[in-house]
Amino acid sequence: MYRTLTPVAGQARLGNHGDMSLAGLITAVDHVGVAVRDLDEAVAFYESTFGLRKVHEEVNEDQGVREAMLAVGAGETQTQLLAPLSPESTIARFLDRAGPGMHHLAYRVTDIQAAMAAVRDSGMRLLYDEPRRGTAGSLITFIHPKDAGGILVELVQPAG
Ligand code: KFV
Ligand code: CO
Repeated sequence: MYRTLTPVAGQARLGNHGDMSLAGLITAVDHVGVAVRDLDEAVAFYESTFGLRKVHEEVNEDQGVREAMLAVGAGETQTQLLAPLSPESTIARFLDRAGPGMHHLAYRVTDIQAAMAAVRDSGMRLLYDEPRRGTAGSLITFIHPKDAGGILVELVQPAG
């Protein structure tokens, strides 16, 4: 088996032991966020086309969205459909600019405060200083797309 003992690899392996690496804190792709104009239409499309199953729906005023979570397979990873609540919503701006489509990639983390410290240490910009409330009582923040390879990256610590 290939093994490397470079300092970078060594640092990554220490991710759970107090250094500032994201390694070990990200455990899964939690969901992929998709911007849509009409939530009910989009849910029907994803259910009938891909066989996904709606498992949750809520309005998040803070984020300016009405959203639905659809289980993919057993539901370890989900597709999140996001419709704007108002023309000022970030999703409305995205739809105006790019039309419906993939909006963000959400990584599940075990400890959002530790993950935020690691992001700060890496020099990437966090959009919020403190975690905000996400789907179903989760805690979320975002990394600016310009610092994350052109993708808006969400970090999510599930409730409980
Ligand atoms: N993906 C990739 N690039 C993006 C992007 C995106 N989603 N949104 C904006 N950009 C690019 C944009 O094309 C532009 O590039 C640059 O980033 C600055 O955009 O080369 P360019 O043209 O300069 P802005 O600042 O003009 O765009 P704006 O829409 O005003 O703000 C972007 C951003 C990322 C700061 C804003 O969307 C934001 O604050 N997002 C975080 C909140 C969010 O997206 N909420 C909706 C999801 S809520 C959710 O997922 C929940 C509740 N949950 O639990 O999972
Ligand atoms: Co999301």
